[in-house]
Amino acid sequence: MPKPPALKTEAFVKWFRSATPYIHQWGGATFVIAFGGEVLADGEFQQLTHDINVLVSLEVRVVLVHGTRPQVEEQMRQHGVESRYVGARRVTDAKALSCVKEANGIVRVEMEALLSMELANSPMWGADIRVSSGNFVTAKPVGVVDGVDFGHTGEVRKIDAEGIRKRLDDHEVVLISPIGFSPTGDVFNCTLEDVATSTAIALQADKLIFLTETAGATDAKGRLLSELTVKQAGELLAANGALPEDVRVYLPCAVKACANGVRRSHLISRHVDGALLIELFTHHGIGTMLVPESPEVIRDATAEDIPGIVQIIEPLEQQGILVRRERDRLEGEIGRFFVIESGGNILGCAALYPFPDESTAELACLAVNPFYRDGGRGERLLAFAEARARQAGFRTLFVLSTRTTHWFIERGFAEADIARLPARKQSLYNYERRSKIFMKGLQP
Ligand code: 1C4
Repeated sequence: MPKPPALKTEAFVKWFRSATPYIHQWGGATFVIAFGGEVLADGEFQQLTHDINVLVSLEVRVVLVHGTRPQVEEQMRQHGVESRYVGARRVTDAKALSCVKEANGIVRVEMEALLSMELANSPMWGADIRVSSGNFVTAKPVGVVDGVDFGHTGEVRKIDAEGIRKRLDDHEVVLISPIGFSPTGDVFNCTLEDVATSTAIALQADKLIFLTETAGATDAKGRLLSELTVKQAGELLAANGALPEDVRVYLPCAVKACANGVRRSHLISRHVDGALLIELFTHHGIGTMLVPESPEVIRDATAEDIPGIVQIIEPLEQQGILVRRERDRLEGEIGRFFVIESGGNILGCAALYPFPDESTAELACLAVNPFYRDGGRGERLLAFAEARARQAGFRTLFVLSTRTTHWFIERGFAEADIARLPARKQSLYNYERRSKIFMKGLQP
């Protein structure tokens, strides 16, 4: 019998042994793996099924989220429908939607076929992968933005995490398409990154993995960054305007996922055969892994927090959502501010202005970094302000707001008349801005 080449055998044995801790670690873990339609179009999905099969056989709970951009383009070309984008977002009119539906159907069928392969003499022999799809994504319309009606282009509103978990409990691989449905029965064309990120957060997944065009995130000299904290990734995005498109799209999603309970997010190349296994089962990996920060705390702000606060509030001031505060005024009033912080990174802020004569306080300058929204931080800042105002013995808390009115109503505030504002605040009321006033009684 011919002997296998000694070196290769040794390397294999060494590698297999070194992978044991990961094999233990990933059993029972939930991974959301996201990739563009290019993976199927370029014939790379078959190799990927081999790696998915390895994960499934190790009892990893696998959710696949696929894109369809090249397939939609192809359908549009065949039907003579013109593609229309505003920025990176497709405008989906009725004709485009019909192409989107066709493309999603084709992609799903082809992927299910490849995942069903069990040929002898192939890594898929005996795989028996069961694939589940369904209406797991509820979407809402993007609507009209800057005068452009995006039609059937949608954003994720809710993920049926319970439904997905049941399928995973039954040892099925869940395949999710970038389309969502609304309670009105409408179909919306969503982005794969939105669906994948929302799904990973809803499942509180162990990993969100994006297969990308590039090898991962790189520094200014083009060197691969193997590991980044959420804070470092945010800084990289803010500092480097010349990042490749894929990194610009997927890194913020990876940040958002890690900031909202996903344990790790990864960006790895779709072009390297076995990249998924290398990333998951070797110490150094092959792409970029994002790790969350240290625990979050709410505390009083100090002068050192001003740059972090400004970074969050400046764009909101420019949009007119927050009132512009002169920077020297901010310095003078920093004692009124409190922040939600993690590992030195300011995630959100608010200020509390007391009016002791009227036994009330104003909650102002409430803002959360967009990467960290929808994770309950706004609510924690509000609860902190309420507790502070209550401790001071105040009877009410009020806010002035132009665009966040429902957020406050849903949290126990009721609209109030200008006459109910403290006299000093009334005299400063900006009649051009016409902010609405909301007040909440504070139970002792
Ligand atoms: N309306 C209704 N719901 C909203 C909303 C809005 N504008 N924005 C977010 N939500 C919903 C989300 O959809 C989510 O709902 P779900 O999924 O739970 O059903 C929920 O709120 C998320 O709640 P959360 O606790 O996770 O909140 P965060 O995302 O962490 O933070 C903020 C909520 C509103 C703080 C955040 O979205 C944000 O930073 N928004 C931009 C800034 C903003 O609108 N801040 C509120 C300002 S009012 C001004 C000032 O300068 O002092 C103006 C004064 C004047 O004179 O006009 C204030 C107080 O700062 N006033």
